[in-house]
Amino acid sequence: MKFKKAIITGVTGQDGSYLAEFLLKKNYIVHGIKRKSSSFNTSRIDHIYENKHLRNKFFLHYGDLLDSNTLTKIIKEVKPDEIYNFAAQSHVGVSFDLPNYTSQVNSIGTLNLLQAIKDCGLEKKTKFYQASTSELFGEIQEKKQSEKTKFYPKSPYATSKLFAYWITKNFRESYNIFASNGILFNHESPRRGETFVTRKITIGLSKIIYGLEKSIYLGNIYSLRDWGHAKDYVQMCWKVLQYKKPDDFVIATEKQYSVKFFIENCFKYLGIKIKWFGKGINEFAKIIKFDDKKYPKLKKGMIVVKINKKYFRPNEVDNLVGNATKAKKLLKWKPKINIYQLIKEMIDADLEIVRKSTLI
Ligand code: NAP
Ligand code: F7E
Repeated sequence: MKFKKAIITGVTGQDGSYLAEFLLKKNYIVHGIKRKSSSFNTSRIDHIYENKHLRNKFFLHYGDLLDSNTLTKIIKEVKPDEIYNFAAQSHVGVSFDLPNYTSQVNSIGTLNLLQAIKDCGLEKKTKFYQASTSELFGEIQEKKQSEKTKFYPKSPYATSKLFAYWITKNFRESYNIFASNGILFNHESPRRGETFVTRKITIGLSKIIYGLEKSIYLGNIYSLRDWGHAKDYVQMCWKVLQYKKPDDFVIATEKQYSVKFFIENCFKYLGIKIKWFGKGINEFAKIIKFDDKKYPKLKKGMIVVKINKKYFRPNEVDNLVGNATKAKKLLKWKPKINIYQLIKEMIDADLEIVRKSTLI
């Protein structure tokens, strides 16, 4: 039996780790590209690498999106059926501090991969998935954003991803490469990086419960997002490449919530009542009611959420919600995990991580 081969860039990240698990379950041979780091960066995939049943199916290669020679070498060796380009400087806020680096990795990095497919003569064999983003819509031009909505990127991150979106289309049209864009709205999980807002809230709250922190400091809590689950969404990335032709698809839950709603529902899930006071930069949330036997480290009146202006962005995208009609119809998809299940999974996982850390 011939197994399909896939390369995943960004395999050490949230989506890369879930996709690796998903493809291995589908009997793919998976080659992940990880970058050199002075400390361990494989915690999300160690369980796969250490699984003896997967030893001949999961391989890691050192590589960097900016090192085109190595990318070409890996692609030439592996001759993959599919490449999933998940590697990126993926933090919108950080992209304002690192605009040049973000642009190079996210834009030129994507071009390097596409060019490598071409240079290796794999245009007919290798399908390419580009991790495009709802950030492309930025200053929204339509109430719900679909594949037809005009883009208006508002950060170096979004602008770099705009180049990547178009170069993917260009290689599709110019060289007949099966190259597709998945335009994914925010998706979260217990594996989400700790500086993205949902995880910052769930890990912050868990630390408060165990008495390790007093407050969570946030920026614009009125921002509206369409949050799905990463595990759900990587299945879509795969489906995008199984479609009969290369194309671009919006992937979203089509439901919108504010950051404030997310915070309130995290506390609610744990049975803790909070109340908001003040306005703007002076807004904060206090604990009003809780079970003191269950949560001995909490105190009534504790200020658990504060606003800090350093978390506001120079240019904010404050309103996104997707229209995923095309994906639902053509890829026969609908998201399975709702926001309440997502909150439960993230909080349960973070409480466990923090509990264990207190035992050391
Ligand atoms: P993530 O957790 O930040 O993972 C990014 C991955 O890229 C990590 O493995 C990182 O390596 C790697 N990376 C960064 N710079 C690199 C470079 N120069 N060369 C090689 N690898 C590099 O991001 P994610 O949430 O899984 O998202 C996956 C992709 O989807 C990203 O392209 C992101 O922009 C895009 N996207 C994400 C969302 C979302 O809501 N999550 C929505 C739309 C699109 P280290 O582990 O060493 O840092
Ligand atoms: O911010 C606001 C912030 O950083 C969400 C990336 O995966 O999804 C992600 O980008 C919202 C923003 O995600 C804090 O201003 C308030 O309005 O979790 P985030 P993001 O910027 O939407 C897209 C689709 C991607 O493609 C990206 O790769 O929350 N917010 N206070 C905060 N955000 C952060 N990070 N930290 C705060 O303290």
